[in-house]
Amino acid sequence: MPRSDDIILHHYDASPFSNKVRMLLGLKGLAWQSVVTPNMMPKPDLVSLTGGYRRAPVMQIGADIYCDSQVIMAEIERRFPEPLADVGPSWPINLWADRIWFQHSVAIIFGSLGDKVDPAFIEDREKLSGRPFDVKAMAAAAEPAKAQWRAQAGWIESALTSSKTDFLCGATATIADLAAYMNIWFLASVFPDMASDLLKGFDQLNGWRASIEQIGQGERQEISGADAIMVAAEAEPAETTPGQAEPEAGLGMIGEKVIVSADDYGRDPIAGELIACDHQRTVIRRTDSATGTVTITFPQVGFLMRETTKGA
Ligand SMILES: N[C@@H](CCC(=O)N[C@@H](CS)C(=O)NCC(=O)O)C(=O)O
Repeated sequence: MPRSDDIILHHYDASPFSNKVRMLLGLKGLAWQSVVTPNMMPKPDLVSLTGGYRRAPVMQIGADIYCDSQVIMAEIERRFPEPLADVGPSWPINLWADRIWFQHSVAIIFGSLGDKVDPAFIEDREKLSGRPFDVKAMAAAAEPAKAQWRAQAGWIESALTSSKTDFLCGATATIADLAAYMNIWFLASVFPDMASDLLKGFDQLNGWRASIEQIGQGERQEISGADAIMVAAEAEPAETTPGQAEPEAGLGMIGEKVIVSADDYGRDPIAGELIACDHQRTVIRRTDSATGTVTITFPQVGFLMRETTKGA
């Protein structure tokens, strides 16, 4: 049975955002517990821990839950600062790689898979995004997306060339490197030859890629979703208790009932009591019959919060 201070990652192998976090665990040389979730709904164990958040990855430590790779990586960095991974413009690079470059990776992969995409997956992703998952449109967009994708890979090449460093923010790998690498890993995991073609001639990048691939994923041990729920039920939340953190002006009132949701896709509302809020994170507390009381932490960037009394 895992302990209440073990890192539990709810994820699945093919998930690029999860892979980014697995690599940070590798960079830090950490041991962690793995709960493999389905890659589409239903995910009953996960949503009982998160109050409705369904995306991968989610990190759990005891009764503290962290949603979204951005805040998961920040929390890993806070708890395990060695070796330092939050260096230079790591967070803006992470957001660019997650949102802009990633959309081109998606267009290339699903456009190239075309008819091979499972209809159940298409239906799930339409619900996730609230938009048609139009494989034909993606197929038409796949070729132009390749040029977009290679141009962005070219930024890594030029950054490494001009800085004359082995990694994007200096001599060692940081969150910026793992974030940028996520798109290369994702494309190469489905179409390895295409990824190599699109990276042709980028000698600095290809050397950087080879170094990153040495990092590994730490020490992984499998547990079940039921085990993870048991850990939460038996633990007390360690995250900020009410009144310990003052919210930034306009960001919300401690003790209010609030709803938090992602601002891009998978906008399922997560309801709870606001217990902490600053310019980087929002922490709510909620109680579920299976998990007991847990805290759930979201990054400020990429999530919206509203008081439930203020409509909808
Ligand atoms: N901004 C989120 C994005 C996470 C995300 O989109 N994850 C994908 C898998 S890589 C997902 O959850 N897709 C829907 C699903 O798997 O149910 C993060 O950084 O964690």
